[in-house]
Amino acid sequence: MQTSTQEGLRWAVVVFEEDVAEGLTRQALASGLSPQDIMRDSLIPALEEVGRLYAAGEYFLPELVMVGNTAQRVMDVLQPLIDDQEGSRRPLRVVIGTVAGDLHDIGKSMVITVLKGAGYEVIDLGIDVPTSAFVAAVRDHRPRLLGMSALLLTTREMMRQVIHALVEAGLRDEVKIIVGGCSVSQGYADAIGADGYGKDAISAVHLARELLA
Ligand code: B1M
Repeated sequence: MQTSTQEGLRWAVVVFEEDVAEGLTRQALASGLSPQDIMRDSLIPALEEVGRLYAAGEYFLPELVMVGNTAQRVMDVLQPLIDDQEGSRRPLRVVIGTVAGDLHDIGKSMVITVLKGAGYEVIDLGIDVPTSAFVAAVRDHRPRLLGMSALLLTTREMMRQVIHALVEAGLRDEVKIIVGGCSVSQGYADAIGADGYGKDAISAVHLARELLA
């Protein structure tokens, strides 16, 4: 029963059946599964499958947006329960944004969905985020992790600028930094002094776990 609900939910996310996905999420919870079970066995595998379909040229942007909306509907049901569980345990805080000059946010939203599902508290600075706003967010919110996304070769340089500004502000050692987006690579992350590079949403969360262990 639980397995078929889990499989159904995976399918519903992949084919962006929002109402079905929300209903199956509630059903899975009612059958005794935890939010983490649902994330691990349904939502994350579904997003991985969608990543494969996109890479294979079977899914395009409209599909990605609809999958994103569906994943959000699932998270809207799970998130309050995850927040309750975290209770007194302070969740690890992550600040994330798309760098200045860059308006791409679909991939960043996927990263945020998976991070939240894994129990992180995420502060989303949005898109086109100026360097000064990243620095202010690290100073004010004291996150354990800062994530930056860039999809343009012209804007990825802002990541280097943010890291430099954090060094200048004496805040670089306060936070681990991960970068991602299709203009970025492991080599680039190393070159600008980031702590890690996330190829996709799932690896970003694995990386966050490793860095914050
Ligand atoms: Co733009 N765009 N775009 N675009 N766009 C690209 C990126 C481009 C590769 C297209 C191309 O030419 N083939 C190209 C960049 C070329 C380059 O610099 N090398 C490009 C360009 C040139 C532009 C404009 C300059 C076009 C123009 O106006 N002449 C312009 C720039 C606007 C700006 O930002 N200032 C522009 C505009 C746009 C739209 C607004 C129309 C739209 C964005 C809508 C939106 O985001 N709300 C758009 C889109 C949709 C794309 C493509 C088609 C798709 C991007 C996307 O959403 N991918 C893209 C081409 C492509 O990738 N095929 C393209 C799906 C998403 C799930 O993947 O974002 O890579 P991605 O995120 C992944 C990983 O990268 C990773 O995890 C995600 C999930 O797996 N990841 C992270 C992302 N961030 C991460 C952060 C992490 C860790 C992992 O840690 C913090």
